[in-house]
Amino acid sequence: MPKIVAARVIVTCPGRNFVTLKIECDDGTTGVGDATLNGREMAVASYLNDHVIPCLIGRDAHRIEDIWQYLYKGAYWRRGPVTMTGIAAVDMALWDIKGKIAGLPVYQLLGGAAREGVTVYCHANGSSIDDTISAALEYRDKGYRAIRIQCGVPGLPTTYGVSKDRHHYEPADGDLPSESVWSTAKYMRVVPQLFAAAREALGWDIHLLHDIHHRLTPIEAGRLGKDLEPYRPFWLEDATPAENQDAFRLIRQHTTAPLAVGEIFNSIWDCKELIENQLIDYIRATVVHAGGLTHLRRIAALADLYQIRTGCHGATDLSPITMAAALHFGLSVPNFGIQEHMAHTAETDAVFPHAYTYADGMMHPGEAPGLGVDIDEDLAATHEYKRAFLPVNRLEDGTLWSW
Ligand code: GCO
Ligand code: MG
Repeated sequence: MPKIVAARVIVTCPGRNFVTLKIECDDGTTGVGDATLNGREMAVASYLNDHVIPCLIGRDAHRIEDIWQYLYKGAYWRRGPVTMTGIAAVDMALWDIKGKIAGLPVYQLLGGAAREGVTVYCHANGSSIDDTISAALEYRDKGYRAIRIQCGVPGLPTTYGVSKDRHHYEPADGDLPSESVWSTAKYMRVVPQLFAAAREALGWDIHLLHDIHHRLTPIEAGRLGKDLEPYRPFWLEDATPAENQDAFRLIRQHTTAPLAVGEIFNSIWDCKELIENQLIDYIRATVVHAGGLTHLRRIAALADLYQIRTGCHGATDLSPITMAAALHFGLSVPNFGIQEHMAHTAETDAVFPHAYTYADGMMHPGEAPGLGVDIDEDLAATHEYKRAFLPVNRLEDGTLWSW
């Protein structure tokens, strides 16, 4: 058996913060897992260092399921983003180790390729509708078949999803949380115009996606869905906060626009009601925040019973290790829908050398044994952690709102 002899947490900031777990076995095999929780990085680092790593030493690295159950049930305190991100990091590293020892890429261990590649969607954004459309046209020319479109809202100084640097959106931009301002009425007016312009410029063969980022009430989301239906959106994401899963019933009663939810979910219990009642079409839970490949497979299996497909979160705060794991998962899972892809900066890519590739709107995890991604620890050590918070959001009268 490959016995775990050491594990360490590596915190690095090649332009943005990442937390990585590296596990070492007595035969010299190592595995890596992503443990990044944007804006709360050090909480997971401490969870791993203080409460998880001591329990891993001496265990058989092949016993992925048993270690998962040990960390989940054994903590007594179940679920939550910090715990589940910590467990995810261990789980990814163990799948990486198993693949390396087997001499197989992880997707082969998950059942093999169920498709030729993993269709991804990219992000087109701009401060105006025209800027967003010109970004979308650039992406279309690079082969993307699915594009998320976001634009600035006239009358609001900043808008979620719209960056200064078009290609690398990094919302965690402040040493303390920055504050943005929100107006539902102003937003609801501009989005249908954006979709109309996008259909006119891009035609009907490109999938168009949009992220509402938890800002509408259910009935407002129903209204927006109705307004966008003529433009056939691929999905509307996070239409309303999902703590109250039943709220999606109201949205469903008013629109046939497909709904995607789940990037902030961390367990199957967060999505159970949404899935069992077929209140959504795509589940966005992801490897790093939902307990690793072991738990995400369980969520996908439940979703498959209800014809709900995967649409995993893949913003830049999910490290290249998560991207690799997501691609192995996406290539092999039966009910794959789409995978989000926001390219990392060259600085980040240099710290995390990887085998995955992009071509013609699709990504592929590559054939390297394990996850096919590593961390260059010497380079990582040159990028010191820098505290960074996600913004908070207020209505124009100062009321705190969902960001
Ligand atoms: C997305 C997400 C991101 C999140 C970010 C928070 O759909 O990609 O909503 O933009 O805001 O990942 O850390
Ligand atoms: Mg989102």
